[in-house]
Formats: sequence, structure tokens, C-alpha cells
Amino acid sequence: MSRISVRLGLATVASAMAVLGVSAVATPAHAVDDEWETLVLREHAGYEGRVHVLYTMVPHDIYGWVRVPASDPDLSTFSDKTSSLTNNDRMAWVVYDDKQYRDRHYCIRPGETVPNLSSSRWKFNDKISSVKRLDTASCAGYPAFYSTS
Ligand SMILES: [Ca+2]
Repeated sequence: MSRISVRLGLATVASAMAVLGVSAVATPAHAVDDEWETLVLREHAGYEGRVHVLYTMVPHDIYGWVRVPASDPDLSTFSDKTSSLTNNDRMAWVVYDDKQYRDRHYCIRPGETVPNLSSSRWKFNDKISSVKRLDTASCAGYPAFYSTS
């Protein structure tokens, strides 16, 4: 049920973007159907291991229920477990070391992926305990995993 709804929703978004002359964000080749349109956390480096996808289900007039990307102030059982991540969403996300969006943090933009959080660039392996969706595609001043220049 949800998979069909998500596909239809994406088609609608893609059509709207085409009308507006906006090109869709390229989806990484390793993404699978269940990982569309949201932030995907993986237990191991290289996008392996258990998957934790950030979304919530909301009622929809036509499709019944649809999946919508959603922040999480407490990753609970997936806290301190993430070793790689991918942003398949249209908006940027900020990942935090502590719950309730606190402590050290990094921003990941739409279409970006981080294959190994243990890299000396970030030293963020098994740290992420909360994740916040921004209302912009840019990092809006938050420190980013990758420089844009
Ligand atoms: Ca943590």
C-alpha cells in the first residue's frame, strides 16, 4: 500500500518540478525503492547492515496514507548505530551526536551520501542520536559534511 502511494506521490512531485523547470535531484545508484524521498541511515559503512529510514505516515485524500520525511529527536534503538547515510530527500538534514538536536552536528544536502562516518574528516561513527529535517535544500549555516566550493 505505502509503496504504491509513495511512487504516485513522487510522480506528482516530478511532474510539478518539470512544469516549474526544476530538474530532480539525482538519486544515488545504490538507493532502493524503500529509500526514496527521505534520509536513510545504515548500520555499517558502505550502506550495509540494518536500515533506518526517517519518515512518518500521514493520511491522504486519494492514496489513503502516504509516507512523509520526518525529523526525530530521539533515534531510540538506532541511536549511536549509524555508520553511513544517504539523503534522498528534497531538503537538507542535520544529524546530531546527542538527542533533542544537541551537541556536535553535521548537515547533509539532497543527493549527498556519506559512505563512512568513521573517516578522520568527521569522526562521527556510531554517534548519531537525533536527526532534523531543514526546510531548505541548503545547509543554511549549519556545518556540512561536504564543502560546496
Ligand atoms: Ca550519540
